[in-house]
Amino acid sequence: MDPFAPTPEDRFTFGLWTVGNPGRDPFGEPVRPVLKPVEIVRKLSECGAWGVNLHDNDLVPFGASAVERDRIVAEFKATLEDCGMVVPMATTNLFSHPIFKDGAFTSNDPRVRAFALQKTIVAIDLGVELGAKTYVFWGGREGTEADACRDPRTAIVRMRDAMNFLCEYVKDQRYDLVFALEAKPNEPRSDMYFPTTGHMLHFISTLARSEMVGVNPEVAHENMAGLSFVHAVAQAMEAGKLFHIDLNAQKIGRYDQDLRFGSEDLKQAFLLVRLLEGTAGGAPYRGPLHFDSHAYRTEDQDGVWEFARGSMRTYKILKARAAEFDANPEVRALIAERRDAKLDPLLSGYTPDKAKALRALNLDASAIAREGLRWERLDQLTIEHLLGVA
Ligand code: DIG
Ligand code: MN
Ligand code: MN
Repeated sequence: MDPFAPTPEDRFTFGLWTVGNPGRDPFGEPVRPVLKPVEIVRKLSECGAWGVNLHDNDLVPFGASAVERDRIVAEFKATLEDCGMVVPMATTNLFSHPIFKDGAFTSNDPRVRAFALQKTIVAIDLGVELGAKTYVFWGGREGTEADACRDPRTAIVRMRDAMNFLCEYVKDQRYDLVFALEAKPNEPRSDMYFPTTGHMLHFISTLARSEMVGVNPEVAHENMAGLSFVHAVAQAMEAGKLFHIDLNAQKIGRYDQDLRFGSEDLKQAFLLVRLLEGTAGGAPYRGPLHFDSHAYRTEDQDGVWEFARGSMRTYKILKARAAEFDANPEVRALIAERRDAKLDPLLSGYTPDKAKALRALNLDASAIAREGLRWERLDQLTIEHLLGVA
């Protein structure tokens, strides 16, 4: 039995738009046929995925009649049932239709903001009907080129108004649903509001129902901002706000490539899986593992399913490597927490006596500075575990 074969217990998911990506890019037409959503569900199920995610219009074409919408949804639900697949996450496409060309919730035009709220309410209903428990908001067009067009604070207020309104809608409907906000620094807009997970974490703290709102960090997006994705995810976990995650890969300094998970910075992918799986002892992430990525434009349909299988396989291989790494006695010794019975109590929980005791300490800074940390050995072990020779 292949130890790296995906099972539903792994909680791997793909968006309809990921494996359904026909290979269009700004410089070329599609290279692959457009797959029907029900075809995608069947193929993902065969690959071992647990679930599938969607934007409203990935399933129900923009402008479809109510009768057509119900027919499409009924067929989709029957296929999910037949394949034992679930829909853990849903979201709204607030970026394709030209009406959103200058944003959705942050647009200067109240008609656009109203249309965005209307579209989102209808899409939330669809997501809940399909069983989604997490609703993602990626503000693809929330940003600017001509930055004089609005005070950035106005954009923040409008986004807060929209989020507060939609949180109240979910509560009013008694839906079992949480929101996950996804950051991205640029593309398609020159500068997008709420560009990193850190910005989102602060913004969430300003919402009326902040307890039902978390983040959906994406590997490529934090990398595009030149930041550590592992640190962004760790801060979200520490805040209890990692409600969802978009896994992929990215080369630094390029457009949003949405590459197959683990296909670029393997050490960061390893450290991410180690963090998510808690093999070093921290609390693990137990939510969906969503691959928001797509096959190279060079690929035919077989290449798409190779991409999907490779995404899940790499995650499971790295999970096994991380468990071996954190079970290695030498690694454990190198990263063991240094304890000091005298100093530890002084480092938190202020009291005047502790301040007095800190003042009285006689620490030999030069002697401490001369000590090596042995992180070279630790990182060599990291690489050797990754290479499978440790
Ligand atoms: C882009 O990274 C965005 C869209 O693909 C989708 O709205 C969201 C959910 O994964 N990620
Ligand atoms: Mn994403
Ligand atoms: Mn992306």
